Amino acid sequence: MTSSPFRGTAPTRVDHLVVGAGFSGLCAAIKLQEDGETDFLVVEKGDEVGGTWRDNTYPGAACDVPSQLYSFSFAPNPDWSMSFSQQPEIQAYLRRVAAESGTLDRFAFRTRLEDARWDDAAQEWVCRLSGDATGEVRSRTLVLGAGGLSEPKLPEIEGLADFEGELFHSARWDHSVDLAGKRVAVIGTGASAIQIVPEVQKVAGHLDVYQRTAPWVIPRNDRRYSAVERAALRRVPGLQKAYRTAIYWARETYVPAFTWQPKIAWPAKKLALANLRLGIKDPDLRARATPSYQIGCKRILISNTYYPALDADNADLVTDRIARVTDRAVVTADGTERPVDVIVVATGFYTTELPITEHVTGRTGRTVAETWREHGMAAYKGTTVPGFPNLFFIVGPNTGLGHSSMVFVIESQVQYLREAVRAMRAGRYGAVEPTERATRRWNAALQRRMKRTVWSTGGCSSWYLDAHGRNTITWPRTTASMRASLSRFDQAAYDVAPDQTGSTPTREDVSA
Ligand code: N01
Repeated sequence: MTSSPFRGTAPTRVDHLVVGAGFSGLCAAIKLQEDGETDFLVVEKGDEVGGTWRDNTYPGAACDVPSQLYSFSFAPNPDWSMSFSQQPEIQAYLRRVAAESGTLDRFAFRTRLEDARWDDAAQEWVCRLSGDATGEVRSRTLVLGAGGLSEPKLPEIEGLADFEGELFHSARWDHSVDLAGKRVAVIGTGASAIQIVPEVQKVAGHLDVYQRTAPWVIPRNDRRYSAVERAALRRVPGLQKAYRTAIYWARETYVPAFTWQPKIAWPAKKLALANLRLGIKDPDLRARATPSYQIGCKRILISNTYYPALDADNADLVTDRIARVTDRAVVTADGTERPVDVIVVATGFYTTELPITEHVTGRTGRTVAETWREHGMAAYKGTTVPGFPNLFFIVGPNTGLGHSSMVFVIESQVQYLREAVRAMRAGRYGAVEPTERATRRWNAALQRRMKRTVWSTGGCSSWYLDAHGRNTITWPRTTASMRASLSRFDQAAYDVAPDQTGSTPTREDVSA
């Protein structure tokens, strides 16, 4: 647990209020500081930095993007022990980067943003906080780095709330529950579940895995870095950067298979089917674990241990729909009742209706959630929204990836934030807001591209699609093109208002 320097009171005004202390909020804080924008406050509802990597402590939690790429470009880590990092190592990395950044004195932990309201006369966000730091903070910009996968979603299954055994979500793992010898049910077969299942199968008396849709699972080419490799990464100038760059571009070559011609993903499909054949001996089980949609339509998962765990004597893959849960059992649509001591719910997160958007009210008196209710999430370049001046999303609409590192996206969006803040300083603007026209054009072009992606044509339903069937989560182009589009603040797409309060110092004043 990290102590908050703001216990009891928050400052009454800051230049920048950042929500969330995961990769996004931490990156924003570090880069704002680098620009001399030192007057900021980061509010975080959890006990410490880390975001998703602080919250997801389930057994087996690890990253499916290579370690060298899944880290800040400005804070390379030659000491990653594995080519794909485990959760404790990523969390330790984030703690270390935060501590070394010299920004933690402006982080308020155990503090929630209750609501934020745009004050047009003052050209400021009026933010109400609760928790360790309470009260009202006014800020020139509001940066939302609250994460796209931070609010656990429980399935709507009759009787779930009345289950009398232990029940918890994958992102809220209850470590006080000993699973040894117990009858355990895991609901869901997504990225979280396939990491949990092999770990639970090792210790449980019996494991039932409830699958609604079979995932595509390719081998996890994970390995431990040798001491020699780590020494080389540390000592040979440029080596780590070159290694990271090579991984980055190799991953960019996957993009056409997702966004243009899904058929060219046949090598991945072959790999996944071989993984299935190797991992599961029982032909009936293998058939039930075989996906029936195009690979890539849902996130492609990586594991060497998931299939063998399903094939183990103490595990069953249940493909009948769950009808209800009783006080001690899960009952499927065919009437079978399977007694169970512990239910692990690995059913994902609220993704297309981000809970934080209910709490942010813009220039017209509507919340972001209300603005998006009718047509779904949409932002300009995934970052700014008409009606919400000086508001910046990190990991906003259509910034998600199927093939590469979200840390790259986060750094790109933070760069855009920096450019916008620089433009505001240079022009003495009190407010910048993307035009409706620019936002409409941006999203129309994006959705046109989306039509031919595997996420639209692959024959699956996924958490990328909202209630209108529109993909508001993933980015349908290369990450290089995303970075290019976020590399400068394109003022022509914005309505800018001069600083009416006279309180915006110029860059020179800030760096003086
Ligand atoms: O969640 P998910 P997740 N009854 O939404 C099923 C990242 N991540 O936590 O496919 C029965 O993917 C649902 O079934 P279906 C990564 O971006 C990364 O696993 O909708 N089942 C699905 O199987 C990932 O994509 C890492 O038919 C129900 C599962 O629950 C994202 O987080 C690790 C159900 C939900 O899968 C989310 O992953 C973990 C119901 N009512 C997560 N409702 C790594 O880096 C849902 N399901 C490795």
